[in-house]
Amino acid sequence: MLLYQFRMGTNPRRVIIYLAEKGIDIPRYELDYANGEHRSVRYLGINPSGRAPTLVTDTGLAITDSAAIVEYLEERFPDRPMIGSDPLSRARVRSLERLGSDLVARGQLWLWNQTNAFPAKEPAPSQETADRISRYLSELLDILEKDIGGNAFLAGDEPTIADFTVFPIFQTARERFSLPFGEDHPRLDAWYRRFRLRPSADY
Ligand SMILES: N[C@@H](CCC(=O)N[C@@H](CS)C(=O)NCC(=O)O)C(=O)O
Repeated sequence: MLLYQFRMGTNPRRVIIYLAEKGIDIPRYELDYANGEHRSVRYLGINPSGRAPTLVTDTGLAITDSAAIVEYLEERFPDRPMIGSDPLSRARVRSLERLGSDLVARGQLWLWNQTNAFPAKEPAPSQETADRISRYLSELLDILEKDIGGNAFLAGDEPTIADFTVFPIFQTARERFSLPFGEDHPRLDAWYRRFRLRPSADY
């Protein structure tokens, strides 16, 4: 297997953190984002969307979505399950994970407008647009804030793929762009700070 990644990319980090938590080592290929390697003919031949991550399996098939990669790896390596251990806990984790995916999508749109760092995505960033998207983000953060309750992790006492999905957008905003993502949600803020101490969260 070979994982194509951007080490600091929000979606790739869902897989990178999962692998570290799971204790699985997979050969990696670091795409050169600055020089547009993800748009090269060679990479587009592997993943026509030109996005990362991509997992190329031992049989040469390319899995081109971070959630699908994690689910595939969970099926290949079922020990120490990270999607829950019974139908109900899996349903809960997946619900949170999907909410997390929405949060990532909205968070990225916000970052494209809140910063000047993504000219290929948003050539004319607008503070007004960023502010509007920020309200859509808060809607999801409010749900997660209620949901986490007194739990250590988003879905309960143990880390799951829900944490690995949500954590990277916080980390991207806070560490790469020094933006106060989720700081007005005290439980999520505490969750983020706790999770950040885990070795899997290191860049
Ligand atoms: N749904 C996909 C989204 C992948 C994605 O958008 N990756 C970003 C990095 S976080 C990317 O490759 N961006 C480069 C581009 O779109 O040009 C997944 O979760 O894998």
